[in-house]
Amino acid sequence: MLPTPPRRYLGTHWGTYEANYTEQRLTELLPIAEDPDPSPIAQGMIVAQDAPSRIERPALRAGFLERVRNGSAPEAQTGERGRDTFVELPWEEALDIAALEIDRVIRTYGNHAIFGGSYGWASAGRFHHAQSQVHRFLNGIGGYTRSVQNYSYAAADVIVPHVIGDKRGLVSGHTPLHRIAQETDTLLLFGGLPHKNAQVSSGGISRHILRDFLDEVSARDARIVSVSPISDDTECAGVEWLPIRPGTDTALMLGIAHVLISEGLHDKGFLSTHTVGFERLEAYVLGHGDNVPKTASWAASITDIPETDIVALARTLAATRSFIMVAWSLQRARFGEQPYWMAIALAAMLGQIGLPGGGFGFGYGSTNGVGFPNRNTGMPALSQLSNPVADFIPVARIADCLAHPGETYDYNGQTRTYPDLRLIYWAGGNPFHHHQDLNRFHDLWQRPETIIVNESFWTATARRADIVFPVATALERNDIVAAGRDSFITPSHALRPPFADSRTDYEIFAALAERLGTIAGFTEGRDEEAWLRTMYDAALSSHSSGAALPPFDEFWKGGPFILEPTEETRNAELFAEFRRDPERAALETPSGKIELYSETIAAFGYDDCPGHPVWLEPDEWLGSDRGTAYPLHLISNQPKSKLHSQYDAGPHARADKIQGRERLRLNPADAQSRGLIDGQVVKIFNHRGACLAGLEVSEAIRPGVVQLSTGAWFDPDYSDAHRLCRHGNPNVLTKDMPTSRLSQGVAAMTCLVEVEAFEGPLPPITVFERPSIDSSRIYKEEK
Ligand SMILES: Nc1nc2c(c(=O)[nH]1)N[C@H]1C(S)=C(S)[C@@H](COP(=O)(O)OP(=O)(O)OC[C@H]3O[C@@H](n4cnc5c(=O)[nH]c(N)nc54)[C@H](O)[C@@H]3O)O[C@H]1N2
Ligand SMILES: Nc1nc2c(c(=O)[nH]1)N[C@H]1C(S)=C(S)[C@@H](COP(=O)(O)OP(=O)(O)OC[C@H]3O[C@@H](n4cnc5c(=O)[nH]c(N)nc54)[C@H](O)[C@@H]3O)O[C@H]1N2
Ligand SMILES: [Mo]
Repeated sequence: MLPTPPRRYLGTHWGTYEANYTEQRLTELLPIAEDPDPSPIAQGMIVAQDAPSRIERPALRAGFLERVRNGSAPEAQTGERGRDTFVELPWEEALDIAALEIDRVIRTYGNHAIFGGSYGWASAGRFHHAQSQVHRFLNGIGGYTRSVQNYSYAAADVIVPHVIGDKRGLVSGHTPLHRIAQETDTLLLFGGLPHKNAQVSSGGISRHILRDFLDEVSARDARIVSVSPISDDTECAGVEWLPIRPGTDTALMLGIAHVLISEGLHDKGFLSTHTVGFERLEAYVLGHGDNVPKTASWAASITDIPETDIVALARTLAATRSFIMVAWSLQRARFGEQPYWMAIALAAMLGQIGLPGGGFGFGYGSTNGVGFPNRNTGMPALSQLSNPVADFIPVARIADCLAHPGETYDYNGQTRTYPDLRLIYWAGGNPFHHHQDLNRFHDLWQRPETIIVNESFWTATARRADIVFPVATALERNDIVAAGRDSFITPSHALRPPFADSRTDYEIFAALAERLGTIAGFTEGRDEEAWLRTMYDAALSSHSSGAALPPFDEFWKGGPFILEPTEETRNAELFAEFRRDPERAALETPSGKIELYSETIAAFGYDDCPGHPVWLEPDEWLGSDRGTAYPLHLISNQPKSKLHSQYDAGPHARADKIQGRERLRLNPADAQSRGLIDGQVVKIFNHRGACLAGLEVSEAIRPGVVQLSTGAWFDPDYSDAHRLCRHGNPNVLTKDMPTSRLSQGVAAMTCLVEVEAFEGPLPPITVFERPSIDSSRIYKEEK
């Protein structure tokens, strides 16, 4: 048994905290002293552990249980996922049923009929990492259909390697923030540097770094230009705000490019030695093919940024040391590949790529740690084993896959076929938070024969499962926390016993593996403690940092171990080598250079992603002459008061709501023209769906735009003809469409809506209560 150390710590995606106890009761999570700018998100965690929405015991959907008990064919099941009653069963019985179902699906259809993509952030912690656990389990029983990409930056992830050969400047290799603070004169931000987003980082955080960076930049009098529909995306003294129409950044970049070309400000030398295809892009910018020169005035008419500002910006970018940052949000939109490709092209035209504080980078501020000069502490990892099933889907195409089994689709030059999924296993994610067009998704979610979910809370996804296994939270288990975008490693101690009858994902999968005859390969004979020791020792012996990490027992009794960056990591400039010697440090593109025109992409023949960056009119945007019924552009960005849907039931997230509904922000002019006042409950809707929200009237939002962040637990009223979500989940409004055929990424930001006053009595929020559980069937305690 692991000893309880004198000081106990918790590692989360939003920071590292020390636990405080009052009379043996966990009462506080205090940020560690090393963190200069801790996130308050942890404040809601302790209370939420015992919330009514915690799942107490294994539960089965009544219509599903009846079918299984009767031994009937899958078609015989009754009830609707999301509206049915649950029946609680003892662990052994529920595990038996789950194992039999998994076995039945494998025997009848094969392992590819199991979808184990199971996308989601789950919790920090390297051993109890839900994705690793579920994938390891499913691989052990013969594999599963996986998902590729992510909801965060799928379009970028596919396009960027075509342009620069790898993912430098997107997932790693960023020019450190501290270099930019020292060297950059003009910082051009697309999507800003939102402090709200830099609160979190996947895998955990030792120190939050964005605030210090912004202070440093503004103290040096650098010019900061924030291009965004929302002004408080960049909270920093002296920032200039260019309130752009959402989804039009590519047009702005093209307009800047036109000014550079027509005034001869582009770096012809760099373009000829370090890039290919500029002539094609130049011809397009000048309008040679389509007779539409992409002038500053053309860009002004699309973006709603004054022509004079565009011209002045282009000149400043060329005359000073300039750096272009693009938030991930820009590519989470229809044709999301384009602003990324065009930003690289613009940086190449400015010719500063590889110079100190010059060039481009993606995702700064999208998450803490981008631009952190980090050192590898040695990341402990649980092997996921290997997957014998080759099939996959792009992660955001899950609903299309359920809708069109056996049909083909394009993906990055391939023609692929959607598999026929019969069983879904989800652990560590909340698709009824993260997916688009939730009403459509709800209907398609009825199709699989069996859905199993491991969850700690009665989320909208747990409510739509056939079998729900209750999971102990990160506060209720021991783990090791370390992250790829930070240089630290910390013990994360069990701070309280597991809630009710919950178990860890590991215990659940071990029990299923035992029933399916794969336990030996799954556990390798280890319990939690043995795994933590093994994983720590493996990381210790493999890490390259030369850091003097202590042996496990000492580590376990200590606190966070933080590594300082070296001078070398602090000064690493993206593409410095390539700039110096483009032959020796050639890129891994077909040409070895930056591809402003890509023969590869052109050969795919996609009209929604041709051979060079282009402006394409998105399906829904403010300049469209179609559909004036929905005149507002919805920005469903990341929530300030939580990580996605996590701890929405906790007091910190709930304190941010208005009359219990998610906060919606609207410009005063748009509120006034609709007769809406601050603090009232409004209805936001389009032809896909509708939800309620609490109105904040705010100058921070540009006219024509409405902000409703993601994260409110989906709470549809099925007695309402439009299935009104009573709580404010924006994904009832977003369209489920791909960015393009190239990357099939998520395009949630492309969405038009209307807002009106909500009349009538306010419906209560039901999603924070337990779902209907049939108490005539008494659960028998095993303990
Ligand atoms: N409209 C719109 N939609 C979006 C976005 C957007 O910008 N706009 N952003 C997208 C993006 S970038 C992302 S990354 C996704 C995020 O979507 P998700 O990652 O799916 O969202 P989370 O709320 O983090 O879901 C994690 C779930 O795991 C559960 N969990 C936590 N720890 C554990 C554990 O140890 N075991 C198990 N079994 N469960 C656990 C939590 O209770 C929670 O329900 O949303 C996407 N959706
Ligand atoms: N607090 C908190 N932080 C988070 C998360 C969270 O859930 N909560 N989620 C994390 C995850 S998983 C991810 S992937 C990252 C996502 O990081 P991002 O994708 O960067 O985050 P968003 O908040 O969606 O968008 C950032 C800003 O971009 C602006 N924006 C939106 N559309 C446009 C546009 O068309 N043009 C321009 N110029 N600007 C636009 C919006 O005003 C928005 O506030 O955030 C991470 N950080
Ligand atoms: Mo994300």
